[in-house]
Amino acid sequence: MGSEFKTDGFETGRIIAEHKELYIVRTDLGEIEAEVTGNLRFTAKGREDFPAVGDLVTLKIYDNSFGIIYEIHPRSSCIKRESVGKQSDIQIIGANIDYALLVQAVDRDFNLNRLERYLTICNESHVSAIIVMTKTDIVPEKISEDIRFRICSRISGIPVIFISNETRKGYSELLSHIKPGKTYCLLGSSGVGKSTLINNLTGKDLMKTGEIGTQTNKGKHTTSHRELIYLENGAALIDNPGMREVGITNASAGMEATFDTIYRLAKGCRFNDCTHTNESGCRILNALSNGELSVELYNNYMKMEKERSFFELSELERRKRDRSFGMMVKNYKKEHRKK
Ligand SMILES: Nc1nc2c(ncn2[C@@H]2O[C@H](COP(=O)(O)OP(=O)(O)OP(=O)(O)O)[C@@H](O)[C@H]2O)c(=O)[nH]1
Ligand SMILES: [Mg+2]
Ligand SMILES: [Zn+2]
Repeated sequence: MGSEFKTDGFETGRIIAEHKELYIVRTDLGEIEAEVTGNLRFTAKGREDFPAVGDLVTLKIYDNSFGIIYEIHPRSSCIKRESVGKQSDIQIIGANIDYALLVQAVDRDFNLNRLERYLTICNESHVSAIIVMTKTDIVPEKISEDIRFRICSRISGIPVIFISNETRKGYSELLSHIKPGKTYCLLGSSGVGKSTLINNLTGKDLMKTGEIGTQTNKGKHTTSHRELIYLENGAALIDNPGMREVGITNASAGMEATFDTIYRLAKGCRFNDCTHTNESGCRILNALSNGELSVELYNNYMKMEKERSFFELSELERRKRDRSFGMMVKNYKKEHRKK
């Protein structure tokens, strides 16, 4: 596994849950509570250097019950987002994920712009996306059909599956996408039925779900922790608390993949640094006026691109600040050595 800890006494495990700085690790010896070594904690530069749900880790287990995590194996993928509130801090949604299920309900929750945001994060993280629309039992079929049409006219090349967690309609289609040995991460707003889906697929009430008639529609979160569970076929599913905002960070490659229509058109703009807002000879404005490009797609792209470049700028600023602080410390040390 490319681990430097090959000696006896070390195990490999997978992080299945995280509570503050205590991790639950699934190992051959069962589920073990574990902490990271002091060394790992002190050398960590940021959140990414700590274990996250989905990570493979090397740990030493004491008394078959408590573990110390020595290292995190290189991640094949990692879904991140900007933390809400705390600026310039990131949150890891999951590591070593193969597919993200982008879950929305066909009721008021349906939102194409938000789907594109999730998709950008997936594209940036090298995670394949599958769109899952829930609660088809509460709307007339015509509404679901209309939603499918609207999704497919803006997003292509991704499976779009309609399900009901009540009647289980659409489950067989969804299950045909859930492959043994792969890891799936459920992303979506609170109350769309992520935990209900996981409970139904496992046949166990592992996850707490919101009750009908409670305030789940008003933004109360039922799931409060990330958690990874295994299905009988060996596929792993990560449940997430519902997200209110999906901030775009350094996602230029993700943007390019998600908005390829726009990037392709932009190649036809007269100026290389075209802002696609008022330039003459702008291929995108031209496509907008002749109906070739949808206004909604353009608006969402412009909004997300603004966020992305803002993030990029503030990151540059932060690096500059860190660098000048580093210089200050270095100069200070030099001065003091002279004396
Ligand atoms: N009618 C109907 N109700 C559903 C469906 N899926 C989920 N629900 C209900 O919606 C409510 C919220 O479901 P949860 O599974 O807790 O939603 P969640 O996405 O896990 O929400 P958070 O944990 O807060 O992010 C529950 O009352 C479910 O019974 C569905 O397909 N149809
Ligand atoms: Mg939940
Ligand atoms: Zn342009």
